Amino acid sequence: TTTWEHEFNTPVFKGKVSFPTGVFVDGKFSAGSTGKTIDVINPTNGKVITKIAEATVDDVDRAVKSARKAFDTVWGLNYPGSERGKLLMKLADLLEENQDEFAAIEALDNGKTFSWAKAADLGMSIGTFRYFGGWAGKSHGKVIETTEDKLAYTRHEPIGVCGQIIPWNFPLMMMAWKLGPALATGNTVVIKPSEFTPLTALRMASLIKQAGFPDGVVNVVVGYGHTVGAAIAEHMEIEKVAFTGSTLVGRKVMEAAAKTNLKKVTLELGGKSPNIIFNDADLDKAVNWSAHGIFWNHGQACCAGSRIFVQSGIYDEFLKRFTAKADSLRLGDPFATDSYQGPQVSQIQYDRIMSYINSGKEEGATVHLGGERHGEEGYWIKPTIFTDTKPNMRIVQEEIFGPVGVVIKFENEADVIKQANDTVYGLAAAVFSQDINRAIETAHKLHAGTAWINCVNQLHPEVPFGGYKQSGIGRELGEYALDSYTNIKAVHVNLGHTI
Ligand code: TXE
Repeated sequence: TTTWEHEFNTPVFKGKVSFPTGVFVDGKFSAGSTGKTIDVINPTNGKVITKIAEATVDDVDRAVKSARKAFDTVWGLNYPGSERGKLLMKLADLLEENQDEFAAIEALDNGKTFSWAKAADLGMSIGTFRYFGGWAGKSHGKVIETTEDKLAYTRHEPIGVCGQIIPWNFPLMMMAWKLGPALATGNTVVIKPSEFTPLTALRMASLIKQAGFPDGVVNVVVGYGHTVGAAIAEHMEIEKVAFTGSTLVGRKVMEAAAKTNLKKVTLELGGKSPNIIFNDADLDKAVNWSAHGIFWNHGQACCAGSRIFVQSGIYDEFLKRFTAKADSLRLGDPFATDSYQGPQVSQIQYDRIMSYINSGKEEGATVHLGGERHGEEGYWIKPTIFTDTKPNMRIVQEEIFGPVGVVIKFENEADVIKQANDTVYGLAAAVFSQDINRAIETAHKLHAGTAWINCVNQLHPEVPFGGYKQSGIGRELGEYALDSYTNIKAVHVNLGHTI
């Protein structure tokens, strides 16, 4: 076991953080089977924060064995739902008690600002554990009326060992979205955080133990996608896999599941969400929300409103105010109280985004704002707005996952709905109008799993989230999330005397 120690001395958080890191299997931290390590990088300057153990395919095997044993002996059907709920509530309380520390670690590791990490990532994570803690013990089957000589009923049984693969944009929150419903319904878990942002997940491992979850119920294996991620997707004893990440890798996960044991698959993938602003919108509010839609979390949100459609009557005025708003967003130290935007998460993401910006320029779009790096070190990109785009340009069709929005003029409802739905994705959409009938009608016509009216990026533990089309399969959060972690068993009891 290695202990990571770090002294934070920032305006928003001061204090020493110290916790064990390593491959967390069966309630214990250890080195990975090869003894190799992964560098954890600070995205503000590209320097190494620490090194952590690299999990391997063999470690996944160990983790699955431990998860299986826990499922068969101390968890699953051996541990009542209401008791599982208590542990989830306890975990939420512990997370709440330590929320400043978690927000600081998240800001250091991911580059998001401390204040957003605390408000959004911590708020949602704590809320999600509480919400699913409330469901544990309340997800039950039904008695179904058939004939008088039969008793038929359903049971909601846990599936077994679940594999969960999560990304780096909301490291802790994605962990909460995955663990909450899986544990509430009685499954055990092997979870792989992103190799880019492993620190809050490792800190959580200690909290999970402290909350009193039996060893083996949650195993945390930080490793690379092509090794550990692939091993989870292919594993014959993992009966369900949940993945959040790129559509490209989501496809691989589903293929691996199909080729091995047909494990159940849920996917939460990319997006290119439309944000539609009608002439009759409250302009200032629409401007502020639209900026939040694309620039929040540095554009690294799967539901980012990256295609901003503005009706012709207000296009010029919107663009003027939106540009001023984007230009006013402060890029700076994630721990400074007045920073809105920090660096992108990694060199790879920085390069990806820059190559999209270049492709937009090459294909003839106009860089209306930004389009360049900020500062001398780290992975910072200025808020960027493109205009004069064409529907088939890469910056209009593909997920950029950075602070880059395209602003597109439209004439009427039919025209904008057609353009908005002209994408392989279908994660989210937003509509701004003060005519509630028009707003609702438009929201209903958009092919997206979430439609926001006069707001964007709103998430609640109670409300389901997930994609249409190539944005994914299944739903996270809300009561619907429980379905993905439950096997329904139908029991027929013969009460009659006939054979
Ligand atoms: O994602 P990956 P990357 C999108 C976004 C971004 C792009 C690339 O457009 O620019 O994806 O980011 C694990 N088998 N999103 O390359 O690779 C990986 O280790 C199993 C959208 O970082 O999909 C990590 O834990 N797992 C998104 C997780 O998959 C594999 C969030 C996600 O990483 C694997 C992140 C494999 N073969 C990126 N290869 C969203 N929907 O929010 C990698 N992984």
